[in-house]
Parts: sequence; structure tokens; C-alpha cells
Amino acid sequence: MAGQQRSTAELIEIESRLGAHNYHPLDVVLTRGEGVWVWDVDGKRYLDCLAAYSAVNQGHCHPVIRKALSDQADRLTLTSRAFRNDQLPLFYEEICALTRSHKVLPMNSGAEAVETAIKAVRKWGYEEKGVVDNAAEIIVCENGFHGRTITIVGFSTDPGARAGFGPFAPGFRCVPYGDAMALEAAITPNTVACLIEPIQGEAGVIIPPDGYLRSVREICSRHEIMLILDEIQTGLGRTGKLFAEEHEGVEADVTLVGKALSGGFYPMSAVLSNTEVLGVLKPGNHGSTFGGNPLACAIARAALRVLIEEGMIENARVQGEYILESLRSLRHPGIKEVRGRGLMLAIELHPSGKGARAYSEALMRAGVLCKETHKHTLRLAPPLVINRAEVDWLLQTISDAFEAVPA
Ligand code: IF1
Repeated sequence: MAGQQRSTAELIEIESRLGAHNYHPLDVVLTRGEGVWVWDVDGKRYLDCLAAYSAVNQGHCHPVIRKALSDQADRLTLTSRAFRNDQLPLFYEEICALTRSHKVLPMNSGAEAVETAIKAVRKWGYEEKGVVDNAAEIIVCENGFHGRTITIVGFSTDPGARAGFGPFAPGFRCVPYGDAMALEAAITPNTVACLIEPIQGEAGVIIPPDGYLRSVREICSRHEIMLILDEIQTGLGRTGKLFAEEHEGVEADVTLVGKALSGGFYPMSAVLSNTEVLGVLKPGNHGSTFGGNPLACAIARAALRVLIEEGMIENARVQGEYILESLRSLRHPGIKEVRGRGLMLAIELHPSGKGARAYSEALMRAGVLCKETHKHTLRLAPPLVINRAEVDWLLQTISDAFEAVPA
């Protein structure tokens, strides 16, 4: 059967029969992507309004990144960090210049970057701040999302993400998102850091009150605790700035990046920090087989280059503002709120309505792929390369599809 094109139904049946059911995907089987567009095995075209949860900010199969991948793949892909390679220092140089970071630690998945930051700030707490051994605490926020490891789901407030996976790691305190006073009240002499998404993605594009990040920044500085901003989804242009922290003019002590760091070609993440935090890690403290491999670094260098050189960040700001304004002018009884920043947008539906899945399925039939979150919110996050003609088509399609779904 190899090479013979299977039908959508056949491919879904195989996936369902042999795969773990840890996702409930839409019944669309994709086979090709270019820019903002993807095609299914039946040849139908869709505008991708998820961008792999902001891992494809540069658009599907960006030719410059693809060439960097294939050129490097012809030279050297993996050496382990037992030896050095010629791509890692150049990646360090370019990402530090772009993000004004002093130190970088490359990993593979976003969750690994989060775990790495947790290890580094704990060690910093013990060695530099004098926190009692094994008593370090990190403040996190309710409804946050930082990955799926046991440590991370251990401090999640989402029952679906944590039920059945205990026992969990201690050392985390959870506070309401957007409430700087609650965060300060949770600080103890053992607090080493707080870990926050500048905008909560999975929670449904929750934008904190203006000034929240500035207050948190001031509180962290005053209490000598590290501010870790998880920009794995909000970073690299998604909100119309390189990092979402810029909307409030704050600078994290530790910034986490992933997803679009490779433009969707390869799992790569990184912890960006000042010397104080990452400087505590010594040989043998931490590592990863693929972390910082030459193929990942060559791809990331190209992904960052096109993000900047092709003006994707400014485009995200301009197109995002236009989409937000247009969606807010939609008069549909099912819509409760439209919110977003740059091309990180959400349509929240009235809880009494049909639920977001009905709309994501109607949009799929109309040629738009997006994802519902927490039953009543539709998230819209197209690649940052989307142009005005594609935006206008998207808006018209959303308007028509919403009309087709009774409130
Ligand atoms: C899934 C959610 C989004 C993230 C932030 C760390 C990570 C993520 C802010 C971990 C990853 C992904 C994971 C993926 C779906 C998607 C997701 F729905 F799960 F919550 F985007 F909102 N910090 N988010 O958003 O990065 O280890 O996945 O590389 O698990 O289904 P990762």
C-alpha cells in the first residue's frame, strides 16, 4: 500500500485505531502547506488560523528556512554537546543581539525550556540568594499553561491536564492571574521566581490589566526574585512586538522561547537570561542530546532572520489591529467578546450558545482552520505573513460561517 494515496476516512481510521487518543482533532487530514494556506488529502484549501499554536509564525514551509534546513542537513545534523559545532555560537550571537540577552541555554521543546528555567532559578536561589536547601518556591498563575511534564502539570489548575498524573513536585504557589497584590502576598523568604505568560494563550487569550506586568516587574525587583516570562507562544512577533513584554515596557530576568524559533521546521526552544541565573549551571548540571544541535541552530538562525527581514512583526501588529476592529464590528448574538493583541486573537462566545466547537467545524467547512479552547472560545492566530487580501477573505468567511451557526 506504500505510496498509494489513502482517503481521509482511511487515514482517520488508522490514526484512531493505532494512536493514543490524547487529542480530539478536527477531521481534516492535511498534506501540504504554504504561507497561510494548507491543503487536505482531498485537495481542499484552508487558511490556517492556528499556525500550530504559533510555531509557524513565518508561514508554512518558508523557503528560506527550508533551504537552511536542507543545506545544513547536507553538512552536519547532530554531534551531541560533547563536541562543539559551528552553528551554535552563531545562533547565540544572533539571538543575544536580537533579544539583548546575556546568556542562552538551547533546548528542544517549550516544556524543556520551562523545566530548565525552574532548575536554574532554584539553583540560583540556593547559591546566590541563600534560600534554605530544597525549600525554593516559584509563584505561578491560575489557568496558566506551560507544558505537559509532571512538574508543570503539577502546578496547573486545569483538572484535565493533571488528573491521574500525581504525585507532583512541591515548591509552587498559585495566584490569580492579573492580580499583582495577590502575587506579592504569596512571596516568602523562599521565593526565588515567578513564572508568568504575558498573555495567557490556552486560557483563551487572557490579556492582563494594563500595568500588571509593570507591577510584577517592580515587585520582583524589590523582593529580589526572578521574573520568568514564558513567551513560547506570545513571543517572536505573535502580539505585534518581538516579545509581548514590550507592550508594557518591562524586561524579564528570564525569557522562554520556542515554537516559532524554528518556524515550524524543527523542535527548538531556548532559555534567554542574564548571566546571574544561567551562570549557576556548571558542566554536568543540565543538558539534552539534541539541545543546541547544528541543524536546529541553522534553522533557528534562518527563522529569526526572515521574521525580522520580512517585516513580519509589524505586519502582525497592522493586520491584527484590523482584524480586531473588524471582528468587533460583527453583530452576532453568539459573540460575547473579541480580544487580542497583534495576531493573537480570540472570539469568546456566550456560554449559553452552541459552544466554540460548532463554530470551528462550521469554519472548517468554509475553509478556515482554527481551534476552540475551553468550550466557548475560538482562538485565531494565523501566520504573521498573512496579507490584507487574505485577511479580508478570512473576515468574510468568519462572518458568513457565524451566520450559518444559529446562536
Ligand atoms: C499541546 C495548549 C497552546 C505554551 C506555552 C509552554 C508550552 C506551550 C505558553 C510548551 C505549548 C502547545 C502545546 C500543545 C498545544 C499548545 C497549547 F493548548 F496546549 F495550551 F499553545 F496553548 N508555554 N503549547 O503554549 O511547549 O512543550 O509544547 O513545545 O500540548 O497540546 P511545548
